[in-house]
Amino acid sequence: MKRKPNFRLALVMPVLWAGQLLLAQNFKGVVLNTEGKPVEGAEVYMVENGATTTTDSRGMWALTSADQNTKTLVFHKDGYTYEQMLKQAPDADIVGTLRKAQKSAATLREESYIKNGCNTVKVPNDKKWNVKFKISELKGDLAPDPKYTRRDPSAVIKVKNKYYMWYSYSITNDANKTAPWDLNDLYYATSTDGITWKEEGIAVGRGVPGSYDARSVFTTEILAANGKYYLVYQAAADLDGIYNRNVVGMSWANSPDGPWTKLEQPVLTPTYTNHLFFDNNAVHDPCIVPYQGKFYLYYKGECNCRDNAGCVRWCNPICGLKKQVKWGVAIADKPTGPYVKSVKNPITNTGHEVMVWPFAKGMAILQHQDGPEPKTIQFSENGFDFNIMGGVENIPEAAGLFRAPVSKKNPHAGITWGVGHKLNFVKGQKSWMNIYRFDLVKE
Ligand code: AAL
Repeated sequence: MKRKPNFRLALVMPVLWAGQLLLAQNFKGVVLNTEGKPVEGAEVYMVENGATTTTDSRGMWALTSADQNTKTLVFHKDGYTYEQMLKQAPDADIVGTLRKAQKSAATLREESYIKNGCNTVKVPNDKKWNVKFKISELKGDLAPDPKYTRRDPSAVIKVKNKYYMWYSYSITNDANKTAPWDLNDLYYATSTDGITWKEEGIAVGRGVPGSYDARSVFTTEILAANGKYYLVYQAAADLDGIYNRNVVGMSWANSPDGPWTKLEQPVLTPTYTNHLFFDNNAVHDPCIVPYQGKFYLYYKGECNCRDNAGCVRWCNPICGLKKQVKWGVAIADKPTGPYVKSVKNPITNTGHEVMVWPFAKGMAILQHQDGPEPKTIQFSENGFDFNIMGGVENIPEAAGLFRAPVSKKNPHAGITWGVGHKLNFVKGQKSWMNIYRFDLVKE
C-alpha cells in the first residue's frame, strides 16, 4: 500500500531541526602550556554531558552542547595537572592553560613504598617532634548529651578574652538524616577557660532549596585575617554531596558572633574527572592557613573509581590498606579566593582530617589515618613537601587546634590544646557524637 506523504511532519521536522541547531552551542578554543605553546593530545572534557575531545597539533579543540547552559570544562594531559573552568559560556576563543605536574615528597615516598615494600615506612624517634595527647570531657552546654550530635570542630581562636569554636550540629534522632554529617548546620560556642562552653546558637545554616549548600553545611574551619573572620566548610546541595561530589563553601563576618555573609559561589570543588585522581570524588575538611603572604587552603581529597574498570574502592589503596585518602592544597592571594590547586597535589599519602599549623618558616601537620603513614607528625619547609618527623600517641580525632602565635623553635606550639570529636555507637539506634578537649602531654 502506498503511504500518503505526511505533510504535517514534513513541515514540522525542519522547524524542529532548525530549532535544535539554534539551541546547540559551540565551545571552541586552544590548550596552551605555561610558555604559551600549543599542547597537542590534551583531553577536553565537558562534565555536564560527558562530551570529550582531544586537541590537534595546533592545540585546537571544539565541542558542542545541545543546550544553552554554561558548562564545566576540564583540560588534562598526562604529566600536567587537571585544570577546570566552571560556568564557562559558549565561546569560540576559550584558552585553557596546562601546568606541568610535580611530585610532592609524599608522592615520591609512596612510590618507594610500592617498589620496596611497606615495611620501609620510617618514623624517626625524635624527642623534639614526638607527641602525646590526653583527652578530657567538656563541661557546660557542650558536655556529652546523646540528644545532640556535635562533631568536626573548627580550630579554637581567642578573641578579647573569649575562646570561640564552630562545629557541625544536628539533632541525633532526626529521622531524615542518613549520616551524622547529613542535614547539619554550623553552630558555635564560647568559653573563658576552654573547658566549660556556652552554645551560642547557629552561625551558618543550610541554603535555600536549589542552592549549593541546601542539604547540609558541615566540617568547618575558622580563619581570622585582615580584621575579618572566614568560615570554610563542606557544603552539599543534595544527598550525593553527603557522600560524593560536595563543594567547599565560605561565609565571612566582621565579628566572630556574625552576622555571616555567604559567598555566592563555592571556593573549591572536586576535580571533575572520570580519571583516577586523589580528589575526583570529594573535597573534605577544608582548613585555611595564612602563609607567606598568601592563603593556603589545605583539604582532604577522596578518590572514586567511577568508570575505571578493575579499580577497587578508594582507588587502589597501597600497603594492603582498606582505605587511603590524601590531602591537597589550593592557594589564593585573598581569603575569599580564587583558590588555585597546587601542581604538587596530592601533598600527603595518608590523611583524613586536616590538622595543620605554621611552624618556623614552614608548615607542620598531623597525619591520623587512611594511608601508610598514620599517627605521624610531619614538617615541610615550603607548605607542600612534607617529611615524617616523629610519632603521635593518642591522636585526637578531627582535631581543631588552638591557634597560638607561630613559634620559631617549638614545633608543638601550634598543638598545645584543642578540641576533637568522638563517635558514640548505640546498637540499633542512630549513633551520636560529642566534642572533647585534648591537651599536649609534656614528657
Ligand atoms: C569526616 C570528614 C568529612 C566527611 C565526613 C564529615 O571524617 O572527613 O566530614 O564528609 O566524615
